[in-house]
Amino acid sequence: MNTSIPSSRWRALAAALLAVLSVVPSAAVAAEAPNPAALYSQHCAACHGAERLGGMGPALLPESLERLRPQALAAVLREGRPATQMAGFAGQVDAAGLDALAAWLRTAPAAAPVWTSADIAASHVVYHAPGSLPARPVFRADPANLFLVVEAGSHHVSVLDGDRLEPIHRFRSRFALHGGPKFSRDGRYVFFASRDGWVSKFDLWNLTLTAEIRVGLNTRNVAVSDDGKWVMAGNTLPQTLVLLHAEDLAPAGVIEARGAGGTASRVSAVYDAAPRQSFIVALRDIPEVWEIPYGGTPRVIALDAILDDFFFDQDYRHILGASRDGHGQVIDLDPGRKVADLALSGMPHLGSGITWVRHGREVMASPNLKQGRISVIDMQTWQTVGTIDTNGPGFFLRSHERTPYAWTDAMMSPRRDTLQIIDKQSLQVVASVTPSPGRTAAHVEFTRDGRYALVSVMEQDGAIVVYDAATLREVKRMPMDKPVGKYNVFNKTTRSSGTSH
Ligand code: DHE
Repeated sequence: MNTSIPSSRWRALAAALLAVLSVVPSAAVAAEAPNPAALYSQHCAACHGAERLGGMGPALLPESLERLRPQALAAVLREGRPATQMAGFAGQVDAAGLDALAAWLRTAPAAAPVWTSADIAASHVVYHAPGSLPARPVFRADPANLFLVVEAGSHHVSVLDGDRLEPIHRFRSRFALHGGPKFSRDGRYVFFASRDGWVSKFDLWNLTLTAEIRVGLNTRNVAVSDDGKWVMAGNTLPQTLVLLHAEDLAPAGVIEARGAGGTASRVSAVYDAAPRQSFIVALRDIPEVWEIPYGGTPRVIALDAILDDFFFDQDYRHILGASRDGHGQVIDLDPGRKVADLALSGMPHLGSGITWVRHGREVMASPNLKQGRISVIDMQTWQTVGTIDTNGPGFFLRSHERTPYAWTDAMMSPRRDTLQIIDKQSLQVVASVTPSPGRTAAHVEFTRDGRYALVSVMEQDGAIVVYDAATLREVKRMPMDKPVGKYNVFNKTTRSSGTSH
């Protein structure tokens, strides 16, 4: 039998084979190419919301993930988050799928996410109506010497008795609190903001949450009016300020953050200027600062540069601000104009500045995010009167009226495990402490009498380490889950010059 195939058939067969070969692999690739949107709907939407705005889990928008490094996001998708509902998906989604999902989560949704006044109102929950809880503490500790410790590891807050230096309570917070919690003047209530937009009101005397509301999708911080009536939140998504009634967090109004030319701006932060009975709003994308009298309409102060970081003097008359290029200026809020330039270098973290009296004159100092150097500025002449060389760039600087020292960290440097202690008169580094070698130590807050300094070992199995503020000896340590900031009721409500307000 002749098995030979005519050449014309060979050609036809070869063409058919080529066609199959060229179709099969591309069909296989198409089938295998990960579809991150589908993966999201299948695995993530139930907890994080169909629109990625959050639900039982946090929002998964690019803004919400800004602070998570690529490896950290990959690890969470792969392995989950311990002690939370977030499971790892390594067993269900292959590596290419997880990579595609991670990249997709960093991409803005096709339709810009919205969070309207109706959404804000619908999220409002009142757990305890105003006036329904006893007006006395349910514990014996001095309510003015309590500390709140924000534990970022598993999103909890611990309440410490500042006399016995022991925890008396611990509760779950919203995901990723940021910025200092703000106290009512009597120290009974404290207000928290989460990066995800939740504002929570906690009754410290009854150790319970009383109300919550979601004011936005990405929030910077909250401020509480000195008269106890208002809470104002600043958002980056949407670009708004949200005014709330402090008594139950009921919404009272939304102000769009728009500049004179109509340009929208993210809010950098909102501050309570108690001596002025107003809120001050720092804006991230336009050269303006707003002053909003309690219950009033905004007054716009035009600047010659966008200010990124802010420090207020004790009577809230002046703002010391730094622009993105590190240029510093002093704004007098009364006339609403620049009154001096500041000689700054590196990137001073003015928001973490403190003041004290040195040789009879008020001075201000703040850590520097780019340099191991602290500049000390005279608050009358605005001149730099000293510089202090430190171990490296740091984030926080803290002191107390009753201690001769200021404590700074170097958490942005290889020496992040060590705090340096500065003599406030000589401006010399006189000592240092290393609570846990190799582990980040930062953010100090003093007991109300200034006797003890509490330091965070900001790690997953970290601790609050208590030092005698005079002898600098360690007194005790309390294990905590990545404690970030800690806040003493007395120091905050009396607006101590050694800490933030
Ligand atoms: Fe903060 C306060 C801005 C990153 C921990 N931080 C503030 C405030 C502002 C601010 C404007 C004052 C608001 C207030 O207290 O009401 N922080 C910023 C940033 O712009 C920055 C650099 C980047 C960002 O994405 O927000 C930033 N901050 C961080 C961190 O990485 C820190 C160390 C860890 C974290 O939780 O994110 C951090 N910020 C803090 C803390 C305070 C704070 C602990 C309150 C300090 C205090 O003692 O009052």
